[in-house]
Amino acid sequence: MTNPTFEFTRAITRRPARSIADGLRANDMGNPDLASMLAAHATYVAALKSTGAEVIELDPLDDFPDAQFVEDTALCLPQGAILMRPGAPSRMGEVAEMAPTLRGMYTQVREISGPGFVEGGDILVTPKEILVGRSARTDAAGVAELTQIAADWGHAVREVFTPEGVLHFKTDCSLMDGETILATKRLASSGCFDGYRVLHTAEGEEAAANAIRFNSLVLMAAGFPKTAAMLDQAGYEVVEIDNTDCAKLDGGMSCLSLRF
Ligand code: CIR
Repeated sequence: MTNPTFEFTRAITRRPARSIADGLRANDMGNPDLASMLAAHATYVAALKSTGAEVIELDPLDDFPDAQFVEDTALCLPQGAILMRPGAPSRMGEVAEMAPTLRGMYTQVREISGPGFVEGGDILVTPKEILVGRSARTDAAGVAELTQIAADWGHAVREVFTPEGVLHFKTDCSLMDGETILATKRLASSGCFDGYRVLHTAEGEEAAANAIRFNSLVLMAAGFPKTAAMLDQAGYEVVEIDNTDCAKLDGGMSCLSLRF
């Protein structure tokens, strides 16, 4: 029996473009370096493939400097894919670029048609529900439209709230297995994970929360030794990936792939 929330046969990624210096960011920490971002991206893709999954690697899109963060363009569920409607105007066109790939893989592709907005980074799928965090990118109307589509496929959506000043809901949390969520204390203290087993990122290591469980592995950003050791002790096989350059664009492990 596989668990479709963390056991996957495929992933879609997109290589970073030459235009990455134009990518969105909340605070300017300097421009990312393309060569080192490409190197980290290749390590990320290799880790996904090492679990036996097929990785569809899409070409860079110079017109969309944030397009390597493919997660925000769609939600992939066992029954079909849902095309998102990003709240960041500069990212809206990324969805049409992703659509043909998903239409080639799924018989059922639905879309958030608006007027609301949802970005994939605000969606955490667990075995019992889909948590969608309202944020500066995901609004009430977007959550309502997503709730209807997901309900057609038998999924319950629960609206939650991304902490103020945090880009996406999953900036601060990730699924580790069917019952366990890795989360920052600032997010978990809202009570949104009551009923789950919650592992907290270490103090000062909040940026480690955007990890992914992908088959046997947990991919997490390198440089957060206390959180990595805690996950290791909890029995997870942790792979640390350099996230220095993506972090300059507020990106992390989950953003870099669509998994299904
Ligand atoms: C943005 O601001 O949209 C990008 N620079 C980062 C997107 C990260 N995506 C994600 O957390 N799912």
